[in-house]
Amino acid sequence: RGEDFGYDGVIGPRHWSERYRECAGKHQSPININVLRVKQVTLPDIMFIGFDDSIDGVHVSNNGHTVLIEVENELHPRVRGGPLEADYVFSQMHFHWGDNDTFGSEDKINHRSFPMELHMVFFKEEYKSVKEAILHPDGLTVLAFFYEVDRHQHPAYDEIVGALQNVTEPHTQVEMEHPFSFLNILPYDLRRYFTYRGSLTTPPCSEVVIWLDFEQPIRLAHEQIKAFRELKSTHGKITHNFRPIQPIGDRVVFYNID
Ligand code: 1SD
Ligand code: ZN
Repeated sequence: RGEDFGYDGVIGPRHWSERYRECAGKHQSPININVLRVKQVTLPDIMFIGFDDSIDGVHVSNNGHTVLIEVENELHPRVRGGPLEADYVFSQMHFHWGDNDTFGSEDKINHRSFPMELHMVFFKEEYKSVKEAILHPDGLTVLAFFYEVDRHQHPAYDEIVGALQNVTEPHTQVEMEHPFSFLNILPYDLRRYFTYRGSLTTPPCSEVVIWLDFEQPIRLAHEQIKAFRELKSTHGKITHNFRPIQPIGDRVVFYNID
């Protein structure tokens, strides 16, 4: 299949640009964020609309590259404000992780890796879908959250982590039994974040993403993170699914604090 890509060998990140030209672009993600070089700003407040609603009809699936969480319900959370000039509507969320707890995030901060990263993908409302949005430079925003290992389990993650054992095979899916609220799985401080213009971190690597990387990590138990590494692609276990960092080039990273 033409769309096949992976994280190792001949289908690994170093080969993506052979099939997907944009993966060799100058504004790619992920990047390392050097905190000494960021530009400090105070942007308008971000509005997290529908993030505390309990949503049902939530699906957890294995797409062969990651775990995807999608909402079947028409009631989609949305974001506006911060660096965004319009409303962005939720599409899906997914995760990137590494072989062990010492690496696995995509962006890095001062060259520090985190064991896992959550991406919440939103498309600009006027473009109606992700498919259309990736044709426009302001098409998507991804809210990125880092994970850190904690001694305790994070109870809001129990159902997601529990669902993983039912989607170990690629292209399988389960429905969550209990309603789900976005706010419950996020960190407490949503005011401090880094923002920059970049790309999808997977093919076709389109340079259409306004990235927001929240500073405060989410704390999960080692066992909860470990469960993600049991998922399989058609090539075997997905022990890691992060793209290596890309050159920052002429870009500026903004750091929002208030
Ligand atoms: O890896 C995801 C990919 O699965 C898809 O969700 C895409 C948006 O259509 O976004 C990338 S990422 O840049 O959010 N990693
Ligand atoms: Zn991602």
